[in-house]
Amino acid sequence: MKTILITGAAGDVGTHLRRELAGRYRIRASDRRSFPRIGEESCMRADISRMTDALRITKGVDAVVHLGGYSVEGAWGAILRANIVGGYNVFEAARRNGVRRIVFPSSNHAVGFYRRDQTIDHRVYPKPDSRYGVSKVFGEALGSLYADKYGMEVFCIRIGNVAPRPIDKRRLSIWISPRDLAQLVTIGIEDPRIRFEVVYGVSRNARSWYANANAFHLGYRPKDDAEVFAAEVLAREGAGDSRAEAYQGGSFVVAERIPNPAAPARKRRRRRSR
Ligand code: 15L
Repeated sequence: MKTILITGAAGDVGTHLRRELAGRYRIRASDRRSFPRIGEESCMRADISRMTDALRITKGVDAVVHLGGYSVEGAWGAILRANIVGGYNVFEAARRNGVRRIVFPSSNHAVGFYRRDQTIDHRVYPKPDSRYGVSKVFGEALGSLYADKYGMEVFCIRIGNVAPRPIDKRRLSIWISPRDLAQLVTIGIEDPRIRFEVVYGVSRNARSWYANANAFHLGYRPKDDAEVFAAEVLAREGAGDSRAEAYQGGSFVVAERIPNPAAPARKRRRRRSR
């Protein structure tokens, strides 16, 4: 049985995945916060923005599923630390520890500025919709570098939205059930053909915006379709922001909740000079 490290194990996606993969792999689950153990897995507290921690958790595993990081739009400092520095540390620590296989859960937000009337495949150029989306593009680029330069095997999954059921109209296009995600991650861990691949992490949704031939080619056969929930989801859908409605990334294309750290300092300076 292979030993796999799942970073960001305490989050929603990590928790779904640990439940789905329990018994199939020897799981080492890591996160910054403490979290309850599932089944036989081993748990480690680690802050991946510290290289020493990244080296400690990647030692002796067969593959890394790197879910850890900041998972929505936010302040640049937080994204920089968790996703850019943390992402680099995990790839580099895996390389130093001789771990060849990395599954990198990227995000639909790496391409969120494609319009909803477009169908895109894994070869389109990135169009991130947020600082968070930019950090996911960075992770994919790191994967490409480590595959080409160091012969690592990297499987990037542009995940839509993982949940037991789709929660709104946008998610009818990008939803992935936990068991479909587990199938895709298993392909990412096991398939001997993988060098560097990008696929979309979505179920077999009738309203999908993605041409996911690359995943199907590797044997992905999703079992679920968001359409089953469509009537119920659409019945409770309210009117949304028109710009968010036009783009695949939804509210991420307009999210601007970023505090401007310069503002209070400027105010303070002005007050002092009076
Ligand atoms: C993501 O990448 C986020 O991690 C998740 O929290 C959701 O916002 C998801 O995308 C989504 O687009 O629904």
